[in-house]
Amino acid sequence: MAVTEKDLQELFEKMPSKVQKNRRKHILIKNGEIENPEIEANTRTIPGIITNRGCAYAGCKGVVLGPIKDMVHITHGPIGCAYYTWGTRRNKAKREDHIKNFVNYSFSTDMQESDIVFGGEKKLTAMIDEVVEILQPKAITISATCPVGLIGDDINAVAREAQKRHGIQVLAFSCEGYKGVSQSAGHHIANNSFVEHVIGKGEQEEAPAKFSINLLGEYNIGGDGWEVERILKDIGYHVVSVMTGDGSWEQMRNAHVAELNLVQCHRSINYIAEKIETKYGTPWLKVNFVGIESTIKSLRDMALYFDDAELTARTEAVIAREVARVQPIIDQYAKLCQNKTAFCFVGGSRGHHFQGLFRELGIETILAGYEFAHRDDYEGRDVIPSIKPDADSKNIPDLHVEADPKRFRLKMSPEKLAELKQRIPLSDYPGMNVDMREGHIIVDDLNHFETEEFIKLLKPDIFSSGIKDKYVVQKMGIPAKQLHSYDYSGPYAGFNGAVNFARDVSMGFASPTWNFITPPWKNSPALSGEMNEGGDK
Ligand code: CFM
Repeated sequence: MAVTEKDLQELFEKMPSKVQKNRRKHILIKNGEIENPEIEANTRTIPGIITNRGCAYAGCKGVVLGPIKDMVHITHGPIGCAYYTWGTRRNKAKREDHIKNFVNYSFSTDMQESDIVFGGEKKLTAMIDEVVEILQPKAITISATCPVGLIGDDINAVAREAQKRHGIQVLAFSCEGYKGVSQSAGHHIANNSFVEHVIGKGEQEEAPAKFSINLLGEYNIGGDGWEVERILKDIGYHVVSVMTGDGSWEQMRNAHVAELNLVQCHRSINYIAEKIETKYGTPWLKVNFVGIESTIKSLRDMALYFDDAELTARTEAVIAREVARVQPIIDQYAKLCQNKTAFCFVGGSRGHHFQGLFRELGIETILAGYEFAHRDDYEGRDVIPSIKPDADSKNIPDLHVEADPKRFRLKMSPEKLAELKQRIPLSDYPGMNVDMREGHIIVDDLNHFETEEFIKLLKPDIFSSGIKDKYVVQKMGIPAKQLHSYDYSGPYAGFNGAVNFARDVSMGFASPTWNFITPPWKNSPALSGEMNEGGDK
């Protein structure tokens, strides 16, 4: 069943007129006549609307910094911000020889009322000293939470002093939750600092092995990064650093020696990819290791970039071996999935990345969107010059970098690079819109009201989103598959990940549970109200 403009109109009419006006710009029906329609994105959620978005602190400390295992990440603020970001994102990390792993810990200055009144700098200083004494990390980050910005603690001065006192790197991030309209602002703040203070600060001048790459925007949720690394290493690549899943500050410092940057989640890390290219001449390639077809395409694109006969042969051999191994298993699961439909609504890139994997199982994504993506994640990178900055986006300084006089090195001739750009997605991604099919819905910052309304209209067989909305969906009798945390499962990337995903999704369909659910609103009356736009209440 498709949604018509009339259905949309009826949905909007249930909203106050001001809200309608806003939300209309964030919802599209894909219409064959316009291949790449314009959408509004990365703007403020209307207060009072139940959004799935997080805050700038979540994007900085939670997403980009948090997975780096050999740094201690201090949250400067009241205890809640640290507590609720403690282990809730499933960025797994292993201890390695000579690389410590602090990922299981949570560090907070636990600010109290007196710290808010008299300032928290002394407490932060004491905390850094304690961390150094007990754990001796090689580097520390400090992330500011909302009250820190409001009271004006100078975390940069505290970091500078601590750096002098202890002789280790201490980085301060002004990523107060309110710094942007979503976690996306926090990604940008973290990216800027890493480009300025970490990447390229290591001693290495040359890549330690042939076919050296960095893997950017891979956070090792449920072990995704480990599966991708398994495949890459098997083919013969040398992984210099992963940003930032199971990542290491030590390795990131030498990221400048890689021959190519792979970008999985462009939303959270495209800033780093661009700046490394300007500073060190390293091109970046958009990859997607979610789904068999996308994984194969990414591996072949990489082989084209390196243009080495042996590497290309090995790429094909690994692809053939892996497909022969996993496809028969996936085919069995796919029998349970044929002709099903899905909603795929995730943060900033997975709403697009998982559609191919669904399709391989026989599941069509009929509604998709992102929580906090920008227009280019929907419409492709070409649209970037036409995105008008607003007060919120201007809040984050755009870092200016130049070619490093000693370390900038072209990886191939400009002619060859230009020729390759015609064949593989170097410095480019197309966005979600072009992959959506006729009549399908694209929604930016989907809210809970719209979730329920679209479910009633489209009756999807599976809903993939996150923890904030899955339970109400399950109570409606629809299986929900979290695509942020993977519901304690995973990996879902690469060849093994596709098998896990096929198993988990078909398990959702095969479960008889859904028929036994009587949601609370079926038995007890639900609250209802009326809109009175003329009134003042
Ligand atoms: Fe990138 Fe992510 Fe995502 Fe993201 Fe996230 Fe995440 Fe995500 Mo949750 S970095 S934009 S801020 S792929 S935590 S690993 S799943 S919303 S779609």
